[in-house]
Amino acid sequence: MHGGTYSIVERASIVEERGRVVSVGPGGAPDEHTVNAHGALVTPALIDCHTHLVFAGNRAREFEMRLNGATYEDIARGGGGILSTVKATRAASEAQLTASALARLDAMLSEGVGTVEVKSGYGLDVESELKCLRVARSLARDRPVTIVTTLLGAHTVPPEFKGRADDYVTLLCEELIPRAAREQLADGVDAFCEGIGFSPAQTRRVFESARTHGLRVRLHADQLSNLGGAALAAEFGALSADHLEHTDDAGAQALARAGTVAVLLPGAFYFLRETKKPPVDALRRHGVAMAVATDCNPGTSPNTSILTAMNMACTLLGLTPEEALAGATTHAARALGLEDRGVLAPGRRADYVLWDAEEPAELAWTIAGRKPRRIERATG
Ligand code: DI6
Ligand code: FE
Repeated sequence: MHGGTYSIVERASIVEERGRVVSVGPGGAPDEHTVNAHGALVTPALIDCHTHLVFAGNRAREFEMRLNGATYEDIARGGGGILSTVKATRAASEAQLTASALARLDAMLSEGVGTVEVKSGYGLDVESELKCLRVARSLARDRPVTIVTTLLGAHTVPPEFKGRADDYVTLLCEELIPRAAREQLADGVDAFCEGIGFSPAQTRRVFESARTHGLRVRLHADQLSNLGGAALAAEFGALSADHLEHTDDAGAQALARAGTVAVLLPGAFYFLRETKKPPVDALRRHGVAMAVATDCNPGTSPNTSILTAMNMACTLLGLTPEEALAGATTHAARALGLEDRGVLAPGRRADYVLWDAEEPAELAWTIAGRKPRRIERATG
């Protein structure tokens, strides 16, 4: 067995100009602008391509209930779960939501993350969803980070639409998606296609509306059961299909054909104590790019650490440390449709991180506590 190659350049220097990489190569004559990395490992800034960063309250009680025997689906069907966070989030002001999201974002940034995808999905009425998206957008004004926003209005059916899921989907398609697009609050649209979420037919309506309004889609697919979510995402040219625990070989093939990235979320797999793993071998065999993200959310992955997610992707799902690093850099960039980052190459953003590490596998090797030596962020 051997380690990965990581496309490492030994004794390299990076030349940058106006926030862009001009060249990466061995040697180079230092001048007064040169920063000596003293043999550090340099990676692109990390990317967390799936988070639910904006929410209020916590779900510790439900964690306790699950450990006393209730299942995640039992709690959701009993009006808890996502809906308990919806109640707290609706009641919170933009300032309160911003403060709690910033605390979580700061933890992410401290590990060298430079780009974060943030979903709504705990508002579930037009004004509350737009409020959460505005909060998400505002984070990029408060911190040196790129925020990609995703409208997840189709997260679950809100209480006022109980038993009328199709009517709620109509509200999403005819009011919320058009407004989020018009006000430029959402960069994309997501849905939770699941027994406790939305059916494939309802998801299809959401995706058709997104397409009409010029928004790319991604999907919470096949997390708790196989409803053919991966193939549905692929059919709509989704940027990513996420979770995929119950995806079968045909689903993996569909993702490959569509060039849709598979986003693996080992934090939720761990926290829900799942046993069914995403089909990593099939994804590899069919050549599907695999990304890794925290899924930071109060119900199934209360985790802000991308490095811990990388470790879990290896220990729980069987990725190699090299795949985990690609999953939080180049493949995560693809999952967000961002072509200017995720690798250090000419023309890409000069966002990079210096690590006190001798081996790149060290980044996925440690479980928690690692911090970069230095973080360089592109300006301009
Ligand atoms: N799948 C998840 O793991 C999160 N959302 C989703 O669709 C969980 C969200 C929550 O429980 O609050
Ligand atoms: Fe999620």
